[in-house]
Formats: sequence, structure tokens, C-alpha cells
Amino acid sequence: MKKRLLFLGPPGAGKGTQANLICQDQDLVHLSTGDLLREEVESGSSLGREAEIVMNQGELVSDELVLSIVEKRLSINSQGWLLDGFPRNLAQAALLDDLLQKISQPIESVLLIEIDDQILVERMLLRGRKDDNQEVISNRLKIYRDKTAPLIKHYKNIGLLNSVDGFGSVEDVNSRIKEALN
Ligand code: B4P
Repeated sequence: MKKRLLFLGPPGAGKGTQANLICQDQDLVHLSTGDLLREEVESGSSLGREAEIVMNQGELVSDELVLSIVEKRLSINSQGWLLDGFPRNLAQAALLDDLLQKISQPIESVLLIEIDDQILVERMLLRGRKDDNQEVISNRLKIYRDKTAPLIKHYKNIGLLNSVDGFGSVEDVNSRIKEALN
């Protein structure tokens, strides 16, 4: 199975859920910018306080902050990694391309988890995280369409994109992903 992976998809598509399973199974380092940012918020640092305001509105945290979080972790690792929730826009994708070139660790596969908006909203409302309320979810979906969805074309053009249907049980989606990554 491929060892340097990127998961793309709308908020609530199950990127984090599936990334956890694949990383356990394949012994990859799981880099979730969402989780890392929430840890920063929990720590009460000034960066965390800054990030919290942005995240609670469903907006994207600054590219510089996110890149600094990812860079540290990628460059010290060689066994393989899975990027979950990063990049979130074309500027982050360009910064990532530069970084990966510098450390000679190119992406092997980009996996897009596709799913209907209605199901996403139901899943997120059920999860009930601080940023999982109707108004913030609508904003996150808008930001996804405007800023993150253009990455689909970007990775398709360079021949790295694989899509899987995110509908169904966690196990069903996991089987589809494993098949797509083999
Ligand atoms: P993230 O933490 O990345 O969260 P997400 O996209 O909402 O969730 P994900 O797709 O991982 O869904 P999950 O598996 O949890 O981002 C949060 C915020 O952080 C962003 O809005 C932004 O502010 C900031 N941020 C993160 N990265 C950034 C970046 N690079 N640049 C700038 N800002 C950034 O699944 C959702 C729910 O569905 C869960 O409750 C799960 O249990 C359930 N579920 C999953 N699969 C299911 C299935 N098959 N069936 C039923 N339920 C399922």
C-alpha cells in the first residue's frame, strides 16, 4: 500500500475517522491539522487563542500557522505519513509541494472522500463539536467549495487523485479506501 498519503473531502466526510484506521493499520504518522490546532487551543497558548476565534467561525486558520505545525512533523519522519485536512487551499498546496520537494518525500496518492451535504450536516450535528452548529457548518461548507474544492482539479491534473464514496458504515468506507490505495 502507498505510504505518503493525503486525504481530501468536505468537513464531516470522515477524513479523520478513516485516517485513524489507515494509520493504525499501516503504521503511518497521522497529521491532522484540525487535531493539532485543537491541541494548540487546549494548551491556551497565544497562537491557540488566535486559532480558536477563527475555527469557531468555520474560517481557515492562517497558512503560515498551519504550515509551521506540519513542517516540524513531516521533516523528522520517514516511515510514511497521512495528511488529513491539509492542504485546505491552493496556497497551502503550493507551500506543501515546496516542502516535500525539499525533503524528497513526494505524495504517492490523494484520496478524495465524496459525500452529500445532507449527510455531512447530519453527522456533524450528531458529533456536536464546538464548531458543529448549523450556522458554522454552512460557513465551513462554503469555504470548502470556494477554497478547498479547487485542489481536486489540481491533484487530478498531476495524476494523483483517487475518489471513494463516503456513504455507508465506517467499515464499508474503509474497505473502499484500502482498495483505492493498493
Ligand atoms: P477538521 O478537524 O479537519 O474537521 P472536519 O473536516 O470537520 O472533519 P472530518 O472530515 O475529519 O470528519 P470526521 O472523521 O471527524 O477541521 C476543523 C477546523 O480546523 C476547520 O474548520 C478549520 O477552521 C481548521 N483547520 C483544519 N485544518 C486547516 C488548514 N489546513 N488550514 C486552515 N484551517 C484549518 O467525521 C465527522 C463525524 O462523522 C464524526 O462524528 C464521525 O464519527 C462521523 N462519521 C465518520 N464516518 C462515518 C460513517 N461512515 N458513518 C457515520 N458516521 C461517520
